[in-house]
Amino acid sequence: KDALDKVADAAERVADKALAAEDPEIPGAPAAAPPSLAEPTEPVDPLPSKPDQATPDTRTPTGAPASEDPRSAGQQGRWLTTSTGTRLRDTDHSLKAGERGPTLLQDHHLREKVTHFDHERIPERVVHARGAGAHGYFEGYGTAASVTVAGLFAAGKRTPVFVRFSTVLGSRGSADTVRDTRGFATKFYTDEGVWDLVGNNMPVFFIQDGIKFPDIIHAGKPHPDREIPQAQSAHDTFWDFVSLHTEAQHHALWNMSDRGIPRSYRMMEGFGVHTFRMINAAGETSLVKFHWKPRLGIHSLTWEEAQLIGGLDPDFHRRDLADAIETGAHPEWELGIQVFEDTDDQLFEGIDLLDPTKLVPEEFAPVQPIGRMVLDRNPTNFFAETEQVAFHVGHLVPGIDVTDDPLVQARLFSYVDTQLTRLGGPNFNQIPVNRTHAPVNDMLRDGFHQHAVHSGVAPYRPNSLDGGCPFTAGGDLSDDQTRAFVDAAHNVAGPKVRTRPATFDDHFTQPRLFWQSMSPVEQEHIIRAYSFELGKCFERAVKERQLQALANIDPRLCAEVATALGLPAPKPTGELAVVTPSPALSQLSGGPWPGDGRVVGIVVDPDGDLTDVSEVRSAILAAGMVPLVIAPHGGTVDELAVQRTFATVRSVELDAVLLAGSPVAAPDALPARDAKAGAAPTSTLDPRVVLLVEEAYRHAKVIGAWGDGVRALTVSGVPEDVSGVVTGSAGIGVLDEVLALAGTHRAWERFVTVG
Ligand code: HDE
Repeated sequence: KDALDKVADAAERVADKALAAEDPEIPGAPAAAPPSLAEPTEPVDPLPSKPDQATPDTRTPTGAPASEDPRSAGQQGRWLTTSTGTRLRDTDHSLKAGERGPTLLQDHHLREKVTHFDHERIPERVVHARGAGAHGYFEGYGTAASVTVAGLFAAGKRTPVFVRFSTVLGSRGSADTVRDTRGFATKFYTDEGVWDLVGNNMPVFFIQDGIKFPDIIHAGKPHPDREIPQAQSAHDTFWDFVSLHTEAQHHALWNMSDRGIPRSYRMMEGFGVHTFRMINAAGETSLVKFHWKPRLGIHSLTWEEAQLIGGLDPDFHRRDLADAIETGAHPEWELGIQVFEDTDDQLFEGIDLLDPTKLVPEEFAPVQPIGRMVLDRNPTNFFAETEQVAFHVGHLVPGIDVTDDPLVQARLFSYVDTQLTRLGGPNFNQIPVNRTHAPVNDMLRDGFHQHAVHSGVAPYRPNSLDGGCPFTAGGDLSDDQTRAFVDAAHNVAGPKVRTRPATFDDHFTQPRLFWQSMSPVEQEHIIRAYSFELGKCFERAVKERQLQALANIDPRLCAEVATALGLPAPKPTGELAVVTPSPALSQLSGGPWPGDGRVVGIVVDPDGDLTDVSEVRSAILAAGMVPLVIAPHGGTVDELAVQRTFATVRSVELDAVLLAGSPVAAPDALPARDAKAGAAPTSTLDPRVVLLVEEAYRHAKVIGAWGDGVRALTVSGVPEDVSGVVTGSAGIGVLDEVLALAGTHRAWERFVTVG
């Protein structure tokens, strides 16, 4: 009986709710949707693509351009269909036995919809899971002909590219601005096949032999028990490994430098890391190292900025790249090569060119420009393009070959292997973003997700049934009509051994070279980075061992970090190498740099003088930068559109700050902590503006102020007569100076004095 009563009660409650829903007088009844939110009933034109998003490249699996593929267009055309094109009259209600009855197994539409959804995710990349991509083109200078026959380097020749930038350690949804190496992978769709240059933003790697890759990655990834920390190296297992495995010290030092926290993907150098081998028309070989040099210079965040942005805008780098391309500030790099004679020992000035933990200073082997790359189009669909792009160091074209570097040798295996799991089978090169633009005539057949409908009966060689086709091409590299890929005929000999050559033994000279090439500010940042990372470790033995490695790099570096950790500084275990610094390794060398796509915040006071603001905004746009008007509230201020409010802005998203007024605090607009209960509005500066100015000052950003804006500086405690702070009476005059100073990225002198 109890059970029956409970059912009756429940039924009554449901009936009451239903009544409430019908009668708007009854509290809890849902209000009718306002008319403007009503669903459209007639088709309207789809939203236009953004200017930089052309239709995705649709090519057939054999590489020939396809006519329009209707499946590539989303949410266009009138009728909703199943995946097999049957029109649907309802996609909001499942097929049930009675209005409130159970769902029927018969509901094929429900099952198709939900099953497809259930399988929308693919495994993320085991490394480099977090990334952002863009399309563009590469243009050759014609200067590489003496070393390589590769056609893409011919003068004026344009080759389409797709680039993916990434972090290494974090998961797909991790923050962009973590301290880590950045991937810089470029797919060139050349006439002679796809060439992938799968590099990083640092020229050296943690390990000398690919067999150690699982070890370094297991050490860097989150701890296996709690799966923390996410996307960072500041933990015991990472430092345990690199302190035991001292060949990792050079790369670890690069990570601790400002290179580990780039300001933007657009402002990073790229490196092929390994030495490659090029072959010219006469069949002569040279050894080369690839360098990408950004037109905007190499710039970084400060560690505090990187940490704040990780919370405030985890997509900072992804957004920056897409915004820059969309607004026409197209990122650009010059590709250069260092060229070395292909000697029997493959050494250069005592540096083993097969050792990927070593770089060759540019002062010894200049980087010779061979072309430039421009990124001018955002992907149309992240999954289809950026997620499914599959790079491989073995995607090579005639004239470019690999060397015996034991790291690249292992990579040649790994990149195809990983796609089998990640992309679900061996036909990943048929996915649109991976398709070559050269004609394909392979004899690879069948397999999961085969998109080609191959004709013919004889996919084997030799055959007579398909006329003997296809034939192999000629090995005459000078004939660009018939040439094929040629493996460089390089002599190898020796017993089968599992050993390391003596030329790979020195692990400390090059880290010392890097350290000594840094400016004082960069050295200071490195000291703080080690202090932070090792400060996050718990095991004393790990910290002590890493301090020993630092002592072998530089005693001052070691002493400063040891002080921060509260541990004694050990002595070097041997003689310290005498090195000649390489100024090219410092990010502060060169400049001033163009400011394309840099973000300039303009703080305005709605009750103050706004005369110059419009003009200043236009001048910032004209300089190729992005002005953001920052006001206490959204909407407009005196017809100026407001892009950020004091609640949504934080200094870290700005490259420079302009103060056009001194907006006072409105207590009701402040968080409870900052507002004094019942206090009348005061004439003090809004504390969020104070925070903005203080932070921008601490991060050595250029700050400009005019008119009443100068008061905002003073109230925030910023002196007027220091480097990188500009004041004046007119907005444009101040802006001109600010833009000129912003070309050096930061007012570097301020770091030393601020400490
Ligand atoms: Fe990678 N690496 N890697 N790597 N790597 C991958 O390939 C691997 C190495 C690099 O945006 C994976 O498709 C091994 C050096 C970039 O899609 C995987 C070894 C350098 C990307 C893989 C290395 C790189 C990857 C994961 C040591 C700089 C991202 C998913 C032998 C020169 C590419 C994938 C993208 C991605 C293996 C070492 C750069 C598992 C085994 C050195 C930029 O195949």
